Amino acid sequence: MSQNKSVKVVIAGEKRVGKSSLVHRFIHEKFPLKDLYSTVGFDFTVKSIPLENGDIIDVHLFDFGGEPRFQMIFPQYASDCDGLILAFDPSREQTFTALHEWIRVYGREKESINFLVSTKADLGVSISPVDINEFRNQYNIDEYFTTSAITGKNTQELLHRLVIRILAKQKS
Ligand SMILES: Nc1nc2c(ncn2[C@@H]2O[C@H](COP(=O)(O)OP(=O)(O)OP(=O)(O)O)[C@@H](O)[C@H]2O)c(=O)[nH]1
Ligand SMILES: [Mg+2]
Repeated sequence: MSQNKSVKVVIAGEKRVGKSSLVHRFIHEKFPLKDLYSTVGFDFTVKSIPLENGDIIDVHLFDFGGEPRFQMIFPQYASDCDGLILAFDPSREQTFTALHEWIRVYGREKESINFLVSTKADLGVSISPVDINEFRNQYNIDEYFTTSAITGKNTQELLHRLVIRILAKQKS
C-alpha cells in the first residue's frame, strides 16, 4: 500500500495572536466554538490535503505556544521543518515587532518556505505595507497572507499554497 507523502510545518508567533484558531480552521474548517486555552509547549495535528494531480499530502502541523519560555524549545522542534508560518495580530502591533525575535531564534529561514501571516482580518486593522515589505525582504519571506479564522478568509488557500511551495522546492 502506498503511503501519503508528508511535510512538516511549524507555526509561531506571540501569545493570543490566533495561531491555534488558525489551525482549528485548517483542520475543522470552522472557528472554535469556545475560546481555546493558551497552548502549552506545542500542539501537534495532521491535515491531509488532496492535490489536483491526485496525490494526498499529510501536513504535520506543530503549533507553538506564544509565551516567551516556549522559544527555548522552538528551535529544537523546528529544526527539520519544511515550512514556517509566522503569525501576528495587526490589532497589537508589538506582536508583529516580536517576530524579529521568533525568526532569530528559529535561525533557518534560508532552508524552509516561510509565510508571514496577519490574523484577525475581520477586525479591519492592518500593518503598513512598507513595514510588511521590509520584513519580507529582511527575512526571506516567500509569501504574505491576511487571514481570519472567524470568516475563514485565506485559511485553506494559505495551507494549500504552502504545501505547493514546499513540494516545488523539494523538486528543484
Ligand atoms: N476577531 C478575531 N479573533 C480571533 C481570531 N482568531 C483567534 N481569535 C481570538 O484570539 C484569541 C487567541 O486565539 P488563539 O488561537 O488561542 O491564539 P494563540 O496564538 O494560539 O495563543 P497561544 O496559544 O497563547 O500562543 C482568542 O480569544 C480567539 O478567539 C480571528 O480570526 N478574529
Ligand atoms: Mg495556541
